[in-house]
Amino acid sequence: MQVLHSPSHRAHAPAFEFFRGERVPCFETPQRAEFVLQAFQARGHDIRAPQDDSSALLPQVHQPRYLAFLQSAWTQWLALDPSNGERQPFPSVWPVRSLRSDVEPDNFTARLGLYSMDNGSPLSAGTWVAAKAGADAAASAAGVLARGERRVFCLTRPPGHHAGADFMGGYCFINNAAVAAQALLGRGCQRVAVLDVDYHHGNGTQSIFYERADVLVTSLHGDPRTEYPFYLGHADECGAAAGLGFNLNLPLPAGAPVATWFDALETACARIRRFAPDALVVSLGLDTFAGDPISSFKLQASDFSRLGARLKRLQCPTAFVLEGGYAASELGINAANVADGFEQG
Ligand code: Q9C
Ligand code: ZN
Repeated sequence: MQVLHSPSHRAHAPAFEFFRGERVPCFETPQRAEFVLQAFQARGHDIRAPQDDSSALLPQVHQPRYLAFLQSAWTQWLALDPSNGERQPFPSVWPVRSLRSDVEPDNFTARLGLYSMDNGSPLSAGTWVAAKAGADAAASAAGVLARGERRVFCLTRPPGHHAGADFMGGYCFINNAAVAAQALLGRGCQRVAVLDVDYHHGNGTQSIFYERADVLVTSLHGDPRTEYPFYLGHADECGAAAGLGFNLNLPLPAGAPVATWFDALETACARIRRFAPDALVVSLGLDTFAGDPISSFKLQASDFSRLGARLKRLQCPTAFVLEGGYAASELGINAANVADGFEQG
């Protein structure tokens, strides 16, 4: 299938994150995408550069002041102290509950906290360039489907589904799946379904479309009572206002067996079928893999082929968007198995 990929992803390469109180090497690395690219090349897929610019779509998904901050964040960080080029900024204060988020502080770290849900989304010099290239791939995917292709794969990083309208989080900066869905609506689709199969609930995607009936958001994920992102993703979140009934969460206990996961996939597929979408966006996290270092589902490489084959049976033009998955050396096989399962299924 057509695989949209830009080498610009490499520009996002922070050195470390915090894990259990320690500085550790980042889990979300450039190497992840390189492994996926190698696997797609080895299996003869059609790797192409994104053709469309997402600039006009981004303000339809994200708040303009958040985009302005993200685009200039590294420059602002360097302006504080030229030696900051050797350091990474992290937020340390957040406008929770009674605090105000309408006034943008002048202080850089305070602004970083305003636009972050956690301290787990490290920035680097090229974060904007990489994230923008990912959004361009998502926008381009809509174009590929609009021109009549039945499937397309966005081989992008950093991931996107934790990023909300005005915040980064969980290694995510721009919500690529939301950009793809919005781009599809702009290219004549009346209804778009999102299926998020990343281990972690896609809180950003859910919140962006929560009050809308034109985008159905469905998600299978680790129960937020124990799993990141903790504060969203429960089964009783069904959408609101015009969007009531157009959000479906299927949280599963950490350690859930593979059969339970595929049963939940059937439930999501039944809801998608009833919605009768014009296109499907799959937030394809591969951190459901048994060997993932930060997640606790048990899918094997062959289960990703089964996933691809099942999604083909929805008979819907489908854009896959890469999200998480941190067993880097197995990521390529698992991603290509989804793609090949879809093509052959
Ligand atoms: N600070 C995605 O899979 N943090 N994001 C892990 C280390 C949360 C995962 C703990 C994991 C976010 C796109
Ligand atoms: Zn994840």
